[in-house]
Amino acid sequence: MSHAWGYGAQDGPEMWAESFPIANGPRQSPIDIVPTQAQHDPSLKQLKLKYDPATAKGILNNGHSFQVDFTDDDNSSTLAGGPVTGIYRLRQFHFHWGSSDDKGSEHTIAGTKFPCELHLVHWNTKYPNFGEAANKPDGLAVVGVFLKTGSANPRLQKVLDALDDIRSKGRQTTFSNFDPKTLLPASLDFWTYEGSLTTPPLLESVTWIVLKDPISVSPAQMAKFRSLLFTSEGEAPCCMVDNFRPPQPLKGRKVRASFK
Ligand code: B30
Ligand code: ZN
Repeated sequence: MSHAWGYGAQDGPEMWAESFPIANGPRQSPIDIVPTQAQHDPSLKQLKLKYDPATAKGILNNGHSFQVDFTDDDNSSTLAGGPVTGIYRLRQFHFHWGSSDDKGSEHTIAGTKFPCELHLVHWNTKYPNFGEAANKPDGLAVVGVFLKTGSANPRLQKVLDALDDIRSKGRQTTFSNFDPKTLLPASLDFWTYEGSLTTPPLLESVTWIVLKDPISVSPAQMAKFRSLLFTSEGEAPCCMVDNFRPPQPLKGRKVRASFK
């Protein structure tokens, strides 16, 4: 589908409130996470992520990122525990990144930006489907994972190799037999807070679970992200970079930590 919004000067984050007034709402994402301001909450449960590689379905350039989609008609791939009650099903994962390594993540840690951020998007099975869940206060749970440049990450390679086939907006191809758990760091220590989608429609429906530890990505792998296009075939090519929203006001919200 096509979007009236983007990340440029004329249609970027500073303009979104004109069409989506919730952009100035009370629980917008991302935020700057200040570890010294977060409160350790011993009542937070261990995060339980159960993913079946057979539920991976396809990969799509949606014109603002690329996403790997999963079949979500049963509880084969789920998130439970952590800050949430009940079972949330994996719908898709996608990334946000910069034009250079000094920016690209949506969340920041005491002002520190990472070159890329992975989002694993899940919906609450107390609702009948993703669309119904997406506008409920407890409808979605997104796990955020930072990427930092260093050694090449072999676990990313299958995803990155698929990008050659979805260079332009609207392109998609099959993507099967992939376990997103392989993308996660060894520790599942996290911060959590109540927030929103970071793109229009910016719905205030997301329990954010941001992992403390980053995963690695090489400079050559980051270059592959940046070779995608915002544009469709036949349009003047425009590289997909800087597809992140900057941190939003905390407005009195509390950030909790699962760890000391
Ligand atoms: S995020 O994780 O907060 N960045 C959506 C899901 C997660 C995030 C942001 C948005 C989402 O589901 N948006 C609506 C569905 N999209 C599908 C898509 O991603 O292609 C349609 C749309 O926005 O209108 Cu573009
Ligand atoms: Zn995202």
